[in-house]
Amino acid sequence: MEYTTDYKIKNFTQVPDQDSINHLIHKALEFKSKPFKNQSIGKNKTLVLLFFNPSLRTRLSSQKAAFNLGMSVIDLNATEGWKIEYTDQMIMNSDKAEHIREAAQVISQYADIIGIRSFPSLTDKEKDYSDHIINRFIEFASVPVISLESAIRHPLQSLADVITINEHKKTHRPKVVLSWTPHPKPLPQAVPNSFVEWINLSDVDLVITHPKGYELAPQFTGNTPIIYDQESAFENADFIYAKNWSSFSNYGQIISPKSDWMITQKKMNLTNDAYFMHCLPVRRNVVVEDTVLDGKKSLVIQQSENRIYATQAVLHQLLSSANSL
Ligand code: SN0
Repeated sequence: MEYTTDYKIKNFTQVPDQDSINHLIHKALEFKSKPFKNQSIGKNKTLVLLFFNPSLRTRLSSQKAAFNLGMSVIDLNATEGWKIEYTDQMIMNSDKAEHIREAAQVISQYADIIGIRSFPSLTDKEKDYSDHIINRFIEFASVPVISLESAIRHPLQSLADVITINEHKKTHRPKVVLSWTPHPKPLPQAVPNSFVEWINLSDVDLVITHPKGYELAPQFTGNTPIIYDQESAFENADFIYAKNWSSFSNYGQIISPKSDWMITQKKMNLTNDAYFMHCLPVRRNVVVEDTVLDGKKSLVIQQSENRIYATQAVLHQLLSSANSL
């Protein structure tokens, strides 16, 4: 979270500090038990959602969270509008009709909060990891911006995941394993990057397991233990968080398909009767076997429910910060 000088929240694009995480979890759980307890704060306020990529959960849970707070929502599938130029001093004679400088200011006239989803190119590592699209929106918008998954982070997903782990943990410090899984398409590193960023500030033991060559960006993993043998990583795990991502070092590539890294019931049997987690959408019988996904330890639907309350807590925080500025 980014703060103004007097510690009011300005934008929500990455993990805040530990106190703020605890505060958000607490707030989200309050909203979960009483979703409509604060319906006046969003009166006459508008949330504008811009999706440059597909979305089901993020789109609907953000709308639901806003409605619960009495806000109105404008949801724009931004894949169909003008293409935006993000670079300065360009001669704009290509396919991009609109510059970010006007676009962000214009949208700010219609919105009290702007949410943006924009996936990485997976071709230009430096540009993707500068998170330039969301950062340029922040630069020129005059209202708070929230990330609905940027090139390198998905903070609303991670907040929901941390809430879900808190609700289901049976020990004070559970073992959480983030496991790479196979996938037919090269996918962003945003979900695992954020997951590591948030979990490392939580009371859990995190282990990452993936085939060699799929190391995440060191700025996210820090000193987190990496185990290249999936089965030994699973031993004593309380939560298995499955996700595919493309290679960071061989940027955006599927370096080897590794179909034997699928999560199976046999592998889950090596754990401490662990819960199975995934952010969805998930490719059945590629990422995870039906038996695990449909089994009683699967938390994927609970995670998607918590997306509402995670977002509601963040929107509430932004609205209260704006009111007290
Ligand atoms: C996205 C990702 O970042 O991995 C969004 C996850 C919340 N996932 C996909 O794009 C999956 C697409 C597919 O074809 O399975």
